[in-house]
Amino acid sequence: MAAGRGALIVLEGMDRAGKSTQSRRLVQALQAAGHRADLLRFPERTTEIGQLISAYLARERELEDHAVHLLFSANRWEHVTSMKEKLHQGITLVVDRYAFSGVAFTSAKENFCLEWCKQPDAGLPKPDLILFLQLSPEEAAARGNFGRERYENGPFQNKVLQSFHHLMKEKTLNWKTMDASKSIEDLHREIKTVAEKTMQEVKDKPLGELWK
Ligand code: T5A
Ligand code: NA
Repeated sequence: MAAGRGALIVLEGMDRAGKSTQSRRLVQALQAAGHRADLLRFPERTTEIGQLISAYLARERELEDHAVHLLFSANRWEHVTSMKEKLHQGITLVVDRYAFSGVAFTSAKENFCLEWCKQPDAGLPKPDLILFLQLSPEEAAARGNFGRERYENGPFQNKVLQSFHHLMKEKTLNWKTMDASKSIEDLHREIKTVAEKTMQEVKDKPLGELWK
C-alpha cells in the first residue's frame, strides 16, 4: 500500500511562545522516528522577497502597509510548488508561522479588515493541523524583553491576539490550542503525539485549499 501524502502542520502563537523551538524539535523527533519531515518558516528571509521583508522587520526600510502584507503573502506563494511536491512525496511539513500570522499582524493595524487580509492567502495549501501556542504576556515577558524588530510591543501584540482569536473561530480549520507555559520537553511530547495522529489521519485524504 502506498505510504500516502505528508501532513501540513503549522505552529502559530504569540511572540516568544516557543514556535521556532518546538518546530525544530518536532522535525528532529519525527525524523528520528523514521518519518520523512521538513521544516519551513515564514517569513522565509532567504529569497529576494524575504530579504525585503527582513529589512522591513529590522526597520532598515519602510514599506506601505498594504504592500508589505502582499509581500508576506507572496513569500508563501513562492514556496507553494515545492510544498505541494514534498507533501505528495509523503514528506510532512512543519511550518513556523503561516497565513494566520499574516492576517493577525496586518489586521491589528488601523483600517484593515480581516476579510481583506485573508484574500491574498486564499488558495494556499490548507494546513491539516494548526497548533496555537498560548502564553500569557507575563510569561512571555519572563522569556526576555522584546527585541527591536517591528511589531514587538505589548499593545500591538494584544491586538494581534484578538485577531488570532477571530481566526480560531473558523470550524473548517483544525486548530488546537497548546499550553506553551509548560517545559520545552513536556510541550514537545504533546505536540509530537498530536502531530503523529494527524499524519496518520490525513495520509489518504486530499490536500485542501485554505479559505476557499
Ligand atoms: N509576520 C509574520 C507578519 O507580519 N506577517 C506574516 O505573514 C508573517 C509570517 C516574524 C515577524 O513577522 C510578522 C510576525 C513577526 O512579528 P519571526 O521571525 O517569526 O517574526 O519571530 P521571532 O521573533 O523569531 O520569533 P518569536 O518571538 O515569535 O518567538 P518563538 O519562535 O515563538 O519562540 P522561540 O522558540 O524563539 O523561543 C523564544 C525564547 O523562549 C525560550 C527559547 O529558548 C527562547 O529563548 N523558550 C522557552 N522558555 C521556557 N519554556 C519554554 N517552553 C520555552 N520555549 C521556548
Ligand atoms: Na520564531
